[in-house]
Amino acid sequence: MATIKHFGPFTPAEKLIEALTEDGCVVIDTVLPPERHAKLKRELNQHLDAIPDCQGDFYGYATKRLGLLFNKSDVFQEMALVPSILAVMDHYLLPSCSQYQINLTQAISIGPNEPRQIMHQDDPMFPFLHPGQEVMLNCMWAIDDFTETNGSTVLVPGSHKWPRQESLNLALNDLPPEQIALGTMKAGSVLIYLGSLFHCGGRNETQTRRCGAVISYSLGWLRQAENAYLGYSLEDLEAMPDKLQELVGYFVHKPNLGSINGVHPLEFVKNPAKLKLFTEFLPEAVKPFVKEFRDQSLTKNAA
Ligand SMILES: O=C(O)CCC(=O)C(=O)O
Ligand SMILES: [Fe+2]
Repeated sequence: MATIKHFGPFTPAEKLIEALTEDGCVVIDTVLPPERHAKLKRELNQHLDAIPDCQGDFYGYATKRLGLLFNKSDVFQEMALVPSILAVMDHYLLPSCSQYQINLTQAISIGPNEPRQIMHQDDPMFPFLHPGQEVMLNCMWAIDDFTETNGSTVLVPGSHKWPRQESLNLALNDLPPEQIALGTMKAGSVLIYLGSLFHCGGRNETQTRRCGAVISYSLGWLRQAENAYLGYSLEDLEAMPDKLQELVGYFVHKPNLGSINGVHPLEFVKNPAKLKLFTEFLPEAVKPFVKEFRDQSLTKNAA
């Protein structure tokens, strides 16, 4: 079997990036302190216990999925903001956007006897070819231990370097064992994998569930997989740290994308009735050129 590199919780981002660039995936062990993990599990289970299994050949029939995790537990909010994970996102996403965002949050609880999912990449949800540019990355947090037999994520290290091809190629489900790795890890650990990496949920051969929670990040000018504007109330939003309010979608991608009537969306949503100036949101690098042109135009007109 292929292997995935594991690092400790205080590993500098550069090391994680090195492993991700080489393999397309990496595990950071036991990031969540035990008491935060216990709180998260308790709060998440209240919701998971109340929902039925999914119905879908991709999502599974013995698997529960639950989104909008940031209003289920404040621990999810902390998980989304881990500094070394954000530094990894800075590295892969900031070269191609002024700000990145949360693409989705999803708890995935794979039940007994769920077969292996079809091998796939996650980024074809953005249907354009983008060789060499990652558009999204996933963080799969282990809520339960991910073991050899309970449905740990199956990954194909190095497959992010393959030429872009049909994402759902049935032949990829029969790769030789030496090309396949299992994302085994202890509860509270996180597996990071690139959106271009082939992977799938594993077969759960045990009699207990395997719960993981995905927090994924994408370029800030793409549509988000999870519609956070409809999903989170203003109250939910105000319970999030400022940085997370932006990450869930309340930001302006410069220039001007996502503003509303010339206003920043956070300002708009928190005080919609107030009359506000129609302002512009320009990249810092662009501002001097626009100003210089305007100053010249004014001078010419005055002459
Ligand atoms: O549950 C897992 O380990 C992975 C699931 C997955 O890749 C997906 O649903 O897109
Ligand atoms: Fe996936």
